[in-house]
Amino acid sequence: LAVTLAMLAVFSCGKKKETEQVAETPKKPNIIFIMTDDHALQAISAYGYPISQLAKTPNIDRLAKNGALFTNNFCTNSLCGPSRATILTGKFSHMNGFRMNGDKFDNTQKTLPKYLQEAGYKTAVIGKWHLSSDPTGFDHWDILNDQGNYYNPEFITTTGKVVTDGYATDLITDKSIAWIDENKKGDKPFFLMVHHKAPHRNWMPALRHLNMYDSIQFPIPDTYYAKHEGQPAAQQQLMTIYDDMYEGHDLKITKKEGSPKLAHNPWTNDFDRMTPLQRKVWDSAYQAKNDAFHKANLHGKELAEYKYQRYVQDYLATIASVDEGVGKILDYLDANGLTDNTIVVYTSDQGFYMGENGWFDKRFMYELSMKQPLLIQYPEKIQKGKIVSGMTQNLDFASTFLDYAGVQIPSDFQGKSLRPLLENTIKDDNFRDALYYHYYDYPAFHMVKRHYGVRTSRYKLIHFYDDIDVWEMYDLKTDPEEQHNIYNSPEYASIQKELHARLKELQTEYKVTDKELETTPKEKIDKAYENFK
Ligand code: SGN
Ligand code: CA
Repeated sequence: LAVTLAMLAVFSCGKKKETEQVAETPKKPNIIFIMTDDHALQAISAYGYPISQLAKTPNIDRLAKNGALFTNNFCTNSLCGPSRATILTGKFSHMNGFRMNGDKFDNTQKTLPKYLQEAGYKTAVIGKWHLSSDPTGFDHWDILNDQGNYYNPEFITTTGKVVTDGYATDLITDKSIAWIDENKKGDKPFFLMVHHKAPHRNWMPALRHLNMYDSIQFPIPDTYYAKHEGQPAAQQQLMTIYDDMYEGHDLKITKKEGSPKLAHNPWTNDFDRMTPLQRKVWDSAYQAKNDAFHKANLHGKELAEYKYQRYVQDYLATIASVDEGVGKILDYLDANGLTDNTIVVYTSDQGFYMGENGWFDKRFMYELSMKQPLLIQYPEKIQKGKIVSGMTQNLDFASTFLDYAGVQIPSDFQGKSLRPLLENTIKDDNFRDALYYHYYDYPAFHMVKRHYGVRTSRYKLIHFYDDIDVWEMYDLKTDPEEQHNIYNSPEYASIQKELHARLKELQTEYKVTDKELETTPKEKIDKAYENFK
């Protein structure tokens, strides 16, 4: 439209020269998509949760100040690989074929970067990939091997594998800026996916951040000791901080006073790969608190709460380098005159628990796992400080980017462009009335049972299946922490009926068939419980 209007202006006044017409063709925006792994909303200060006020993220917050903060953005399946596959394809897991970690992404399918390449974009992905097959649709890719490591990680490119000295978050930031620097010239817009490993388990901060939160006592969530009555799937998970974290690997607790040897640490490679110098700095940073821990001889509740502090301190310290990296990218854009015409997105592959329900990890359709942070800045189109409360999903990202790139959204995409929300042409409440969710990865780490469900702005209905057949329902207004399962409560009977009907409609609309409800042999489940306990 802008071009047509510009041309009309030329014809009507008849004075402008040919060259000026060309100059008025709007340049397609660059897109920088920054995604972390397991970054909880509770740990981004722009969202205002108590923990984040003690460990601020000033650079990530810049995006909210200069652009939009989404307060109701969700994933479709709260796990790494599935979320990434959904972002690339604009489709639910059952349509893109990547339902759980360990699946292999069909890289012959048409994806967002391929559409953008066709529209004239240069494309790249740097950092965590975790989809098993090689990236396709990217002019450049430089990915972490599998989950990736914090220290001296191995990267894979088209020419092979290279172990690279340094700290993963810093390396990914620096490689990203170097790629932008090479590709900002010329007339092609660029699309860059910056995918951090941080703050994924086992939460290893950069050496410069090792003790940064040691003196802070973080507030313990009210639900830290939740009993989960009426929630059998929640009772049977293996993801509590006090029972399921490994003292060595996760909490960096040592075997005994005076020794740097770690307590239970099944994956020694995370630490063994450090250089002797890195390891020396690391060990000396943890020694004093570990020795104090052994002297204190904690048990029961005291031990459970001590573990919470250790977890949160390290988790937040890994975010410090992410926040610095975001700042470096934003500063680079400012210094090079790229800010106005670049869409910068910050998100995580899903939500995460920071002790709520006693948990770490994600997977559940419950709020803090299903909710995914989302901040978008694009000064040319998005007003500063905008809050978007409409219900959106990672499913919508691909459609949004294509919309901004001037590409027609393919009819098989299942999401919707967020542009009307960002540009105030629709009311938040009118964007979407209900979300569909489906989680499959069972039996697996943390033993969260398979489930699917619907979330509306006020209610949630979930069906746990496989070795269980349990419905749960929550009133998010009266019970935002989802502690009271109201399924079959007489006073909610009519709402329950409506939710069932809406769920069925969504399954039809999104083409979910009974094939998605397959169950697992009991022996396999029993074995997994033994393995992961
Ligand atoms: C690893 C973690 C799990 C985590 C999965 C999936 N264990 O297996 O705690 O749930 O990744 O995470 S670890 O000790 O090896 O880190 S995901 O983000 O990749 O889906
Ligand atoms: Ca993840």
